[in-house]
Amino acid sequence: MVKAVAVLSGKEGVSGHIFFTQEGDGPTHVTANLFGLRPGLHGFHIHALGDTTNGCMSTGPHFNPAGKEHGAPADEIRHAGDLGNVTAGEDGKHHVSSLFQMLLFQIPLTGPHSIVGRAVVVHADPDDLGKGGHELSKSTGNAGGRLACGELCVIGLQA
Ligand SMILES: [Cu+2]
Ligand SMILES: [Zn+2]
Repeated sequence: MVKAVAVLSGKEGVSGHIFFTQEGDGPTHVTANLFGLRPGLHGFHIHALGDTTNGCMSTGPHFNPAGKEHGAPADEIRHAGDLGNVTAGEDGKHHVSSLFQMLLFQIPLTGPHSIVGRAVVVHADPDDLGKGGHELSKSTGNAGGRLACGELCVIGLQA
């Protein structure tokens, strides 16, 4: 079992912890705890680079080792890093948090296409999953600004 975490920080008080676990060659399990998001959908991706020296702008494009077009997590044609959207709800006085889980292939934590060392990014706007008809739909899902990001780091290795 390999475990990894990305600690997200960024603009407008958005923050979060995204946990990833993978057993052997199985799918990667993703759990997101995000805080400070506006209610609604927010694009959520693995970007190619873990470089946050210029905030989220230096994390590069979506992780896409297969050279495909942008899509939805369940699509055949997608970037490996396309995790779709997180949904933020309203929690009392605060616009807090989305809690979200998924199981995904193509984002392993070991091997040549490992996502460790890359960045997790949450966006200002919904990801249209490649279907919005916007000029950016097939590259970014037209998900708007990069609100928060963090590099994915291994936190536990067990045989
Ligand atoms: Cu993104
Ligand atoms: Zn993409």
